[in-house]
Amino acid sequence: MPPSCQISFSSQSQSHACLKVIPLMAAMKQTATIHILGAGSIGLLWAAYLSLAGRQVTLITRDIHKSGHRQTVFLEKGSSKKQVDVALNTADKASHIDLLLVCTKAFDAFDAIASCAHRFNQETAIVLLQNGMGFQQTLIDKYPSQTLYVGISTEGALKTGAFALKHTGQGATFLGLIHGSKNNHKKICERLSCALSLQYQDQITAFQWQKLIINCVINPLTVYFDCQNGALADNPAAQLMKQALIDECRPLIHAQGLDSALHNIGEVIDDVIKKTANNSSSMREDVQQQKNTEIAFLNDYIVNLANTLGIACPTHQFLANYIQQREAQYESKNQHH
Ligand code: NAD
Ligand code: KPL
Repeated sequence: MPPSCQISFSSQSQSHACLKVIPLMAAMKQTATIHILGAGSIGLLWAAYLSLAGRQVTLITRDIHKSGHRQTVFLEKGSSKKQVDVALNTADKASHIDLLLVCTKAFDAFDAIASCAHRFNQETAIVLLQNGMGFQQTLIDKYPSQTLYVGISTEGALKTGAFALKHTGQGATFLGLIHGSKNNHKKICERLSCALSLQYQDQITAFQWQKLIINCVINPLTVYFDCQNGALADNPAAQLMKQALIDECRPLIHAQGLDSALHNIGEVIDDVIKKTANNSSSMREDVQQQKNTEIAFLNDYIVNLANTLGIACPTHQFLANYIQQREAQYESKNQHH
């Protein structure tokens, strides 16, 4: 376990990768198809950059009408605009999948993976790019013979059309094995290497926890105070709640021997708030658009884990309840319409 871990975020306008890219065998011809499950912001981001790097990419979408077609993905970053051609597929097809990047929201990951599991064999590697925790263990239990990786990502992407996206924040992705054999990790990193920064991490759990705490602080607080990320810095009540959320996590993280995830965590969060100051967090966007949030895999995950250990996390509980109530309000309103 490293003495500390640090996830770096960069501002939306920054144009350089904040972490060194794994030295890639760029010259190596990568012919096998990389399947990307979910054509949302992150799915389109990886599809576009991997295609630009010469990889064969197939996007698995829910849209059966487009299945079997090729599609132009429109990628915008600052003033640069690119168009990339990718193949489309639906989950029900028979062709084998050997590398699957799962780019759905956390609450959709289980069903989405199940829908294409008939295309796996023992060699299939699955990379989970979701925020949050909890669903990974369910997937390990369901697919014990697959190799499972997680990607902890600080990239910022925003879908602007069915196959169009803006790369709003250049970040990095930390890849780590959570189940199965490590034998192929170099090959997986090579296949995923493109202009998006990727770094393999042996001790990924500490990174997962650090990102979890960042999201458990910024996401629900931006909903509660209805503000952009940057406004949390100037709000004394938000700062007090931030500290309480961090302190409540400490015994939980300590119990797992993952103290490195807590190293300078207050400063790390302040830095993310500063660098993503003009962002509206994904949870605030979800609530504003009356969509499902990922709260079950963020503060609610912390609360459930704390309960099993007999630890109290009242601020996480309060925010989890608050977000769930907001969801319930619009869900019941939408059901009546
Ligand atoms: P999104 O809602 O834009 O995309 C998810 C996509 O998955 C949608 O297009 C949805 O239709 C599709 N999907 C769901 N179930 C499916 C199924 N069964 N078959 C095929 N497609 C299916 O979400 P996003 O912003 O791309 O985020 C994805 C994950 O990445 C989330 O966990 C998020 O927290 C995380 N993340 C996002 C960003 C970002 O900048 N957008 C950054 C870091 C991490
Ligand atoms: O990951 C994010 C999110 O919005 O989900 C943060 C880091 C809070 C940036 O907005």
